[in-house]
Amino acid sequence: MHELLPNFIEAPATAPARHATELAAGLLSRPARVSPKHLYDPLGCRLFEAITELPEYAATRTEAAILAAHGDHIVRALGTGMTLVDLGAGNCAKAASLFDLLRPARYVAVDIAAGFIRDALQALQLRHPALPMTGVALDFSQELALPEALGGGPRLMFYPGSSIGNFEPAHARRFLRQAREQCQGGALLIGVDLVKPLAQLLPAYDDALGVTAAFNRNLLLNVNRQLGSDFDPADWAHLACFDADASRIEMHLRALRAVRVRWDGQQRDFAAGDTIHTENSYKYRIEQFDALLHAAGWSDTRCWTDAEQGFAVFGAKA
Ligand code: AVJ
Repeated sequence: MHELLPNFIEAPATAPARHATELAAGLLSRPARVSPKHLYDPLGCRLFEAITELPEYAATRTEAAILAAHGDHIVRALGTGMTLVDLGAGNCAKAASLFDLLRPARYVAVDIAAGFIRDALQALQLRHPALPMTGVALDFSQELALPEALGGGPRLMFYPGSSIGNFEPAHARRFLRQAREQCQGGALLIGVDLVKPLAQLLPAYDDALGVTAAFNRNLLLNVNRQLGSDFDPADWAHLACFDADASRIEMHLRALRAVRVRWDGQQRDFAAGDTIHTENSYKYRIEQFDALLHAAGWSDTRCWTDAEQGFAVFGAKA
């Protein structure tokens, strides 16, 4: 019997020891910081899905509307039949909604959340039995190094949702360059959140229901699990602000009282008001991001946006 199980590659670089060393170093630095990748444990993935449904968080909806409205132009610009490499696939829903349009030869879902994509991919394979699928559990926050065993042919590198906004611009350029080097002569389709008035930007990261606050504070529970630390989320408040010079939203956790955190023979004392920096979310202007794509070696760039120019989808060729 033919079993519809997508094959799965667990990249060795996701080793827990490396996470622990990196986490400890971040917690001991001043001010303390934790990489936003630690927001995405199973509960964090679900909280992020909830964020995308908030009235204040328009990015995901706007991106979907742009992709739906300009699908014809996008295929004409990029072509069909490539391997669709979904970077940060999550629940795989965005990429799956493009299968009809892009008619990929193969689907590769890449995400740091191994269990999450394993489940999503198995469900998706049943709905698309003829499309070869591969799951790759990979932390590409430092380096994009796709495993060798993904097969030949041009790849469409798909990086939606403005996840590129988590990288410092110089790091974003390096990442985009690595994506180009690994696309085997293919193309790029990427979503980017644009600069907009503060009155829209801030509530998207500090919503009335407190879902983003829960998403941010849940990082501490994940850190406890990874590091064996004893954070109590009740000691920490969610903080979101916009740094206009850097053009980025920042998320922090702020200690509500003096807190001592211990792990593995180490400790860090926080005074009331001390912060842990958990995320940057850069907002771009269209010309700025276009220039970044060219600086990373991409050409034939195209951009599709919504009427308010709140979000942009860029296409480019290798
Ligand atoms: C998934 C990185 C694009 O920056 O908007 C949402 C994550 N953080 N709310 C973003 C996030 C707080 C999101 N990205």
